[in-house]
Amino acid sequence: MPGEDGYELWLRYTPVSDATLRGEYRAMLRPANVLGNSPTALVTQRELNYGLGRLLERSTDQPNRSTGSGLIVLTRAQLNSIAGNVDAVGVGETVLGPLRALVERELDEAGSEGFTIQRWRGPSGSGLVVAANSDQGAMYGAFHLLRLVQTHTPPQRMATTTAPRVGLRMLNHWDNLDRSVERGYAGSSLWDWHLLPDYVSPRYTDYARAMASIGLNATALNNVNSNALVLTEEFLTKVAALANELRPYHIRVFVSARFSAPIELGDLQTADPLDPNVRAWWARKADEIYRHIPDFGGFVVMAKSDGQPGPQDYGRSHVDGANLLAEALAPHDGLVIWRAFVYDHEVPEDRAKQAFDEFVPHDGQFGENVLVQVKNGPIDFMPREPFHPLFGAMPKTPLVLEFQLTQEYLGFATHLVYMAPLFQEVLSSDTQARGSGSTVGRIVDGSLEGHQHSAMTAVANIGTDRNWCGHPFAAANWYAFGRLAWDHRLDPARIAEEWLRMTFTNNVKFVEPAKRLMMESRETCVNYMTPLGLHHIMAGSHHYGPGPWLDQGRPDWTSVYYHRADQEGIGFDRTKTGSNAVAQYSPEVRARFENIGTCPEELLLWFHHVPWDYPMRTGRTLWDELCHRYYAGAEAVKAMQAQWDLLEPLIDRARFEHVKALLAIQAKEALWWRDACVLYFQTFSKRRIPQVLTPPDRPLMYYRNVKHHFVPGN
Ligand code: BDP
Repeated sequence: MPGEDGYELWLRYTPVSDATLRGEYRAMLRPANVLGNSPTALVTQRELNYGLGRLLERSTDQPNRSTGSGLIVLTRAQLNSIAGNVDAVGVGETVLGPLRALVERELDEAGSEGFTIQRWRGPSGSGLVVAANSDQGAMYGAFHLLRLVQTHTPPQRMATTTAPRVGLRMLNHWDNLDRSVERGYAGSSLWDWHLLPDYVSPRYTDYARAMASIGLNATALNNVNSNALVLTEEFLTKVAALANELRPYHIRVFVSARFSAPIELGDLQTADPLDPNVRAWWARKADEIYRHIPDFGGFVVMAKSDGQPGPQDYGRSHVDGANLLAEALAPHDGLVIWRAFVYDHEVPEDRAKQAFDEFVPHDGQFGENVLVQVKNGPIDFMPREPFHPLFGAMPKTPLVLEFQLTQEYLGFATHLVYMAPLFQEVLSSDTQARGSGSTVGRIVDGSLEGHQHSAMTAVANIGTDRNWCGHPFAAANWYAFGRLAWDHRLDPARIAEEWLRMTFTNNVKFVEPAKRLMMESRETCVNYMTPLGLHHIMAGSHHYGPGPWLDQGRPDWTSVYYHRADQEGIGFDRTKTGSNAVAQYSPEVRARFENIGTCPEELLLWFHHVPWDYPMRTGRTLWDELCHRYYAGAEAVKAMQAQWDLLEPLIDRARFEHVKALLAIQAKEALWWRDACVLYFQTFSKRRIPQVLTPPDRPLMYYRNVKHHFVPGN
């Protein structure tokens, strides 16, 4: 098989080889007729021509002669206005009447961005209709139809009606204006600021296609550790050029704004949010931005964290800061997305508590166009964390759920870790905020509290690498995030299957084992990095590889602050005998976590300092269990390698070899993690590694001396 470079992502549109199925699809879908000539209708028509052409046309196929059949893509308004204009869609009123009734009913469920796909039959032909309440919804429907064909869905199972549960489905690029990417492991930034606006790379269109195909509708272009320059006239023309490319695909552009911009751009002496000149400055800036980008989404702001300036510099609060910007954007319908990822230079007794303590008192005080963006867990994108206690604790404020696709703490773009099980674990966590069923998903989608705005976002893992995300499997995380932002109840295994079928092959001999491999990969990563609720024990600064011994520098950036291993045991006591962070959860959740007997073992060392001989559910002591988990993680990567090797004949050589090589690195590094951690924690436990496990062959000193130079993303 020829090599593939991964550029096409899940939009490869490989020909449907089964002639019968291809024939059925052709009869239903050719020709494809998208009504209207809005920019969105035009890109939809283009995608269908391209996609269906590649999927369904063989040089030996007969052209579809039956007139009055095929695919019709339209909006509700178009459906209603074509009465009497049979030529527009090639079907007569006998078809249109019943179709209209059916579609109307379905579209009541579809909202402004959803769609329905239905079968129609008439005297002279039959086909499918994709209908929506907007051209945006129709575009999503067309992409979904292409997904159904790409995954060889039987024609009788194609009818569906769906609407996104979350309003703003977004990526956050941590891209700097010099094209470096903070925590980026897939090359440089996609945005070629130097050549923009004069050169607009075709890659931006392919980015937009990929985004739209999974329903993503917003992007924040630059790093949250932001540079005020992005707000200058010079850069706004560049941002506008990108926005123009993304607009037909209904992707709204946001930028990360630096709170001190009024000073840094040389206009004022202060950025105090209550200063009238500062307010006037932001209002003028907003007007200027909207002159360039009329549908500009708004600002993402990280204030008072990682050394970023914020309202606290002037003795003001998060509310003062967020509302200042909200007031400037409100006349233009812009949004402020204020991040709750905060920590002070005053090191708190437990960093996990800080966001909650700072934000909960402000619930109900933020402007109507402010959303507060909260990471999935209270520390920082670890392989596993409990859900963030802010979910459920700020009922009057729309909360944005933030994930991180780049795998900063999950082996970068080097390790194969399918993150949808992590996303789903968070989304389905029950906060009990309003009794059982108050899941994070229902808080984020706004349905629990009836919020007008809702949003989900993820730190992008995209760069200039030819295959976009570095690891050939890393694009699955981008894909899965989009699908779950559309509907957080979707099953991660099904999403993996869709992605595999589109990205590699429909051959079940490949799809089934590859899907299992993906589904187990996250738990495997947890086991060889941070089992049983351990967290934040990676190397300092670049965060690659193990560093449980890290004890120098700011305490809450060290590892010993988090694992607290000593002669007695290991783990962070977050119950009332410790930091009492557990009290930030609702009473039911709190009760479960704070009782060592009911706390899930996956989170045991997150909430408890546990004696080395504590009896675990397996019957082993904690120490033995910890060793077993580390060893199981490393073994599981070897099993992934063996499994992958069996798949060699089923896919193209280039991607097979690429994954094989990366899995070999992952296997080596899983051993590195295992041995470094087991040996280090053994210096406290003073217990033997269980006899059934082969002890590490190198001493702890070796691991402590491992140095990595020029680690990307740092
Ligand atoms: C941490 C990253 C840091 C980011 C921070 C954030 O290490 O580079 O600035 O998250 O979310 O995980 O802003």
